[in-house]
Amino acid sequence: MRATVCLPTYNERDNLPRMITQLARVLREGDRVLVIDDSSPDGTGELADRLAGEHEFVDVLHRPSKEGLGRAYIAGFRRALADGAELVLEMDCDFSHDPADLPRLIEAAEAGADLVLGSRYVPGGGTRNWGLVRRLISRGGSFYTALFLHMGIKDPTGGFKCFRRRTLEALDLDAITPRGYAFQIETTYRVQRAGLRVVEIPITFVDREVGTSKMSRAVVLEAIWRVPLLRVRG
Ligand SMILES: Nc1nc2c(ncn2[C@@H]2O[C@H](COP(=O)(O)OP(=O)(O)OP(=O)(O)O)[C@@H](O)[C@H]2O)c(=O)[nH]1
Ligand SMILES: [Mg+2]
Repeated sequence: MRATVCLPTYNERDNLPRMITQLARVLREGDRVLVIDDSSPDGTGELADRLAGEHEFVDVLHRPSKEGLGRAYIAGFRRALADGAELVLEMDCDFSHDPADLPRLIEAAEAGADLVLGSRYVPGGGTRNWGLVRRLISRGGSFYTALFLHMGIKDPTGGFKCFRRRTLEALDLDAITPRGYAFQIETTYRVQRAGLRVVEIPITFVDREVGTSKMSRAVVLEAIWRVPLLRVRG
């Protein structure tokens, strides 16, 4: 099944070239990478264009301003579907998600899962180099989500995912409005609600070594009010 890896970037100049090199090693004939750049001030967008000129499998979607991960992904999903992708993946461009794990996500989707989640909290998964505060926020997010949504998902806030085409087609993408962690929770929640099958596979999440995190208090607060709302509104 032809896969497109959606790779959102904001000021990832120092990570992107190495990421493209590593993706080239694991992707198969016909698979593509779609860099979704929100006009990064550090020139990541121009760099992505250059890389697209060098590598046939790379496309770039330029967006005029930074609107958060959720908006960037929705735009990327639409482009990937329009281009005929049969599998659509989400992945960070900061090496927290290991490109070497991609084939396992793809394999699980090809084996029949409608949505595959790279999961830190199933046996075999974990985090590396994360401080206590980040670990607590992440664990707390999983706990909070379980409390309201009863999804049976160990790691609902993760952003290393593989959707089958039909899974994204079953969702009303325009209705998914969160920008941060809540985006990850809401997409998975809606997939389950559509009666589709979500599978978690273990990954090790490594804290970024290069560049700066875009995680903010606003992103956490958004998830705090949106998760209960999801339960109420469905
Ligand atoms: N296009 C786009 N990409 C974004 C935006 N915010 C973050 N990103 C990218 O999304 C990926 C994840 O963002 P990070 O900064 O690592 O944020 P995070 O993973 O939530 O936080 P950390 O766990 O601290 O790394 C990275 O590749 C970012 O460059 C955005 O508003 N637009
Ligand atoms: Mg990150």
